[in-house]
Amino acid sequence: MTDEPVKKDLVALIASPRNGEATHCTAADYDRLYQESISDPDSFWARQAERLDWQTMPTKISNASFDPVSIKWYEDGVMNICHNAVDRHVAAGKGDVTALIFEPDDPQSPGRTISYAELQAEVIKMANCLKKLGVGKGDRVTIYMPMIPEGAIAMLACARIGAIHSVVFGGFSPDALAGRIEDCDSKFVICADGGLRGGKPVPLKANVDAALEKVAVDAVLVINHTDTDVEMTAGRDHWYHEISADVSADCPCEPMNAEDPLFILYTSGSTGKPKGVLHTTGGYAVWVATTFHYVFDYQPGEVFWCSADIGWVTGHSYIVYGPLINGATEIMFEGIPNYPDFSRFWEVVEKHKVNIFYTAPTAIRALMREGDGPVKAHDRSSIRLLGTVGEPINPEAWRWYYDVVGDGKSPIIDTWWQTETGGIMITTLPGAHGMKPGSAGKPFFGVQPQLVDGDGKILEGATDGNLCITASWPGQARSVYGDHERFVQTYFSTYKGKYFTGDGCKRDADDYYWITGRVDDVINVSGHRMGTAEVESALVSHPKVAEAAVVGYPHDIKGQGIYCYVTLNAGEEHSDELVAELRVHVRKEIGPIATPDHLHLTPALPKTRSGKIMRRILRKIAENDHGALGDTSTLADPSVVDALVEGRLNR
Ligand code: 6R9
Repeated sequence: MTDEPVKKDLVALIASPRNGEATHCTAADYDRLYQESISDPDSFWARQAERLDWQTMPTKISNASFDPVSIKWYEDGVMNICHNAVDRHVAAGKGDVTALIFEPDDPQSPGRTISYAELQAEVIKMANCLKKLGVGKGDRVTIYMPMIPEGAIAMLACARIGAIHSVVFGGFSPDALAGRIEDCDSKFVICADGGLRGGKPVPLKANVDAALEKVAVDAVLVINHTDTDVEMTAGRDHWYHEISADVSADCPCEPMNAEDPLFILYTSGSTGKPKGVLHTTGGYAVWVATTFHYVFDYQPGEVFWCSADIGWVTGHSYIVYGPLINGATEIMFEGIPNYPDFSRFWEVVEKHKVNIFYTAPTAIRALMREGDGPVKAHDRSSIRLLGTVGEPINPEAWRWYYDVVGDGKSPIIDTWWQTETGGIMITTLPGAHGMKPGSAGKPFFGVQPQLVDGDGKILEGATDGNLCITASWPGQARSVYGDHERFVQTYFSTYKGKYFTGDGCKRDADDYYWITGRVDDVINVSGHRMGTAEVESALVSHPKVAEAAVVGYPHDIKGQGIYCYVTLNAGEEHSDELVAELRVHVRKEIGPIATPDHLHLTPALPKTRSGKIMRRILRKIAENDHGALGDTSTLADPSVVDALVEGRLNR
């Protein structure tokens, strides 16, 4: 670990990831292409669409407005994204190229290597099973899987037949799964019997069974991954290896209009239950294809590794669609960074000669804490590009990633984007831009960021404000599934005519963007978005809880931790047992990622006279920033604050 100041030369360093060899984009290319993408977006995006095979080439490129909100790209184009990710590579004679390298949780277990031709056969097999179960175009299919090739195969199989996939992260609880099945009225579930993470079993099928006590579906397709003894409900549950035994080896790709839905992915916002963010086919395909090409500067023969889970958007765009559309060879990793030990990532890098590695700051911080030894124990000379995503990276972690993991020779790209943006929006490009630790960098082609103040006044030059995007880009989400008004309200009503990201951001004199974190009631825990309202409603669903207020606070490893203030019903006693019980309760309601880091039982919450909880004060107390509580004069009972500060100091 180093605490020397960041070397100035990084800023000027236009780091080439391949020892001076040409990259896909130089600084001059970037300036020219960015300019074109803004001044003549339709011709720029018409050209990018040529990265893909279309059954009907689009002639209408963009048709988008943020007021009223209506977003369409390539609306007269017809294509299938599965064809583009799989079949066309086989048709082009690249069937023998490795698509997926599966690295299991247990390093002693055999892995798997799947070529594009094998992937095609697997996807066809699963697609025909889905058809056999009655899945058709436009049907929603919920996927609840571990990080095994069948997860990606399930997504591609849905896309192949025009079904809309909704992947639910395997760490979510049965209740959270049931809510997501119900919200999009999904009648089909694909799951595994169980998963493995860090040597521990994850009871996926049992969780599905528990969820299906609350919501009914027509069919469950179960992949045998861990030989777990599970219950199979006759008529509803089907083993994949049985039902697939006699399916045809042929399944044409369904022709899809560019604006036909591709997937729903639930994400947290500041209010209410998670939203089903809806992405469509053509624009999303072009966006992930183009961003993957330029941002990761992928070259044939290289090995790409994104350590995310397919349950998050990063897995959708940069494990499944982006790399496969580009014909890449990539790792699919089932495990976690610290199992069997803290060198697991670097062992995988050495074993598979990974060239491009993409992970989250929380993982970097957790590994940095273990020192340089586990990294240096493995040969990382294959690495030529390192990426991060999910949350702001602190300069110290950046520096360690650069110096120790990358041996000071691989550029780092810090990619800012969101579930709603479909793919990378702000990043430096390797070979085109110098790096500033902690800054995501420059807007990608077609992205027009704008910083505004709380009143919507546009802020120019080097400044600090709320990050909006003023014009549509092909990968943008089109709606919230089943609730377009919520889409309009959430993203386009704060600043009329602009997409509001929910993030605060600084722009410096070199026009580099520095994301400072959420400015709404969303907290970012280990790169996972969590609505404070979701955790609050989980807490108040406990019979002993009267009221709850949840805020984020700085956490060394997770970036932000979950701090919960809880008041109890009259007559209930504070106790350590109850604190433990509430923690378990939240895990059960949402899942382990929502486990409270701090549960602060308090007799009262600070409220205004009109009854609004003053979260600003609760945040300051959670941050241990007691000196800066600001104006407390509007509080109904200012003494509540003293009691809370006292409670905070005692823990
Ligand atoms: C891709 C993804 C989106 C939120 C976003 C922001 C934070 C993501 C970041 C970053 C700083 C980066 N975020 N990347 N903050 N620097 N490079 O993470 O999507 O799960 O929807 O989260 O994550 O706050 O608004 P999602």
